[in-house]
Amino acid sequence: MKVKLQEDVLKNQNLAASFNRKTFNAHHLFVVNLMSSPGAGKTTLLEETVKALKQEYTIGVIEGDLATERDALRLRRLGVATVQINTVGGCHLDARMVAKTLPEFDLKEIDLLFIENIGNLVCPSSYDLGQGKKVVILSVPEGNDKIPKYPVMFKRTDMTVINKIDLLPYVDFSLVQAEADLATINSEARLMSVSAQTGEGMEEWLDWLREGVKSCKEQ
Ligand SMILES: Nc1nc2c(ncn2[C@@H]2O[C@H](COP(=O)(O)OP(=O)(O)OP(=O)(O)O)[C@@H](O)[C@H]2O)c(=O)[nH]1
Ligand SMILES: [Mg+2]
Repeated sequence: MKVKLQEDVLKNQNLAASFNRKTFNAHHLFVVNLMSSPGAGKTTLLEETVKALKQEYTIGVIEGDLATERDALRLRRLGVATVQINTVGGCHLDARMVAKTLPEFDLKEIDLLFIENIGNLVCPSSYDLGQGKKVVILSVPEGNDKIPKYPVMFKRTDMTVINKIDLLPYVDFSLVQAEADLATINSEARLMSVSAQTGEGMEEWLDWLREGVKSCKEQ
């Protein structure tokens, strides 16, 4: 289905978020807004997720970056419909940018749509894209202080994924501390630990996505 966008929707962030949400719900589409610092592993996690789930689901990806098409190319190489947004300096995606990409997708065919946000732990947390779930990735080389230092991001997300746990023996990061800090800030948020590189912990992540797709299909 091609989505017709009204001009006032494209002018207003909140209208666009509500438009996106209605569109996603109408298509029973599970949409994940993926956020993190630069380099925490968003695209790597997406690549591994696509490899694991592409036989089960039709997946789409919206890639957000300040510049270049590099992340979109990484996903397209795996055969996934991917649209790149370049914000040309903007530090976050907003719902209008996402709305403009929707006509590029065959939404009635897609089960699972990922939106990879711009890499930073501040601005993306304040913008509703109309997604189903917000996920933040924290990678262990970033250090244990990031949850208390960037509380808004961790407070407003449904799931925190600790990535690069293969590096735990080499860096000063405690999973127990991360769990305690998250519980203080957001007692509702889920936490899981993965290595997108080795595959450790990926089954729990994939099962969480499967649950999300299933519950959207049932709505
Ligand atoms: N050791 C290790 N390296 C990882 C893991 N996941 C990703 N990386 C590496 O981390 C670097 C950054 O990964 P990306 O997936 O590009 O990170 P990103 O969050 O998409 O980065 P931006 O889009 O620039 O914000 C790459 O060199 C990856 O190979 C992991 O689980 N373990
Ligand atoms: Mg990326």
